[in-house]
Amino acid sequence: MCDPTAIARAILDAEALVKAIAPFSDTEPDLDLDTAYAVQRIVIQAKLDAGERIVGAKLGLTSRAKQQAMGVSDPLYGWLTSGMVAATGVPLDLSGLIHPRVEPEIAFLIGEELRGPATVTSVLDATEAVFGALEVLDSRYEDFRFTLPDVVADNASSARFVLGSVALPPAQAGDLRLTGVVLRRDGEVVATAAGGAVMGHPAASVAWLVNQLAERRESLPAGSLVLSGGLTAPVPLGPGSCVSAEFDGLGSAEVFA
Ligand code: OOG
Ligand code: MG
Repeated sequence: MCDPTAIARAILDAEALVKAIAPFSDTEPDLDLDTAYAVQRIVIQAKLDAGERIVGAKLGLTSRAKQQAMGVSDPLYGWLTSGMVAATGVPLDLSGLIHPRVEPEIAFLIGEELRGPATVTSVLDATEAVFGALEVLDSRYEDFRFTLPDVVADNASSARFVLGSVALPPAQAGDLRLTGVVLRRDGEVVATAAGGAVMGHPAASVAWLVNQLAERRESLPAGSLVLSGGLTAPVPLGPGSCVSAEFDGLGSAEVFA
């Protein structure tokens, strides 16, 4: 079934039914990246047709920690929609999620439209504010088992996200390569990292996105919020658990269920 519409429908049904499916690569080993991004666009369009808005973009598999955890060694991008914004300070509703996992990220609020070719410097110049963030992933595939085209088609496992308590212009945020993060589950430290874990500099990941979009003659609009990619391996979020991340200079973020 290398028909992008049929693949998109299966992914949307898995999300709606809260029931994981086998990765398409099991039966369609030839599914290529271009087709996978075409599927992703159909999935996003269905969300827009249902009344959601695009609020930004996300990068995935931009750190070695994430690449090793998922067994996929190339980055990818996806889109964040209004339905993914999780409320802070209240328990996350797990009922619509299959097997959520949480990971700490550095987020960028882009103040001016970004066109390729982009660099760390041009991204920082166009950035209005940076935040600490937690992304809640939920692969629509069984056991988070996927190839790069599978996970591209599934909009990079996007599900929910929360921003941390502090927003700073990049000039006041210090050297983001050195921004430390401590990830805790139920109070216990489960991972630590620094911003440089993502492509040497988290803004390099945003630049990579902008350069990918440029190949399609697209730009990243002003007002986009961009999650630059998990800094550590993700941790599962079950009922009664709490995952928090403290970011040096950027406050903390928390999700609990
Ligand atoms: C794919 C999404 C990756 C990240 O930050 O690395 C991602 C996954 O791990 O399920 O969001
Ligand atoms: Mg992520």
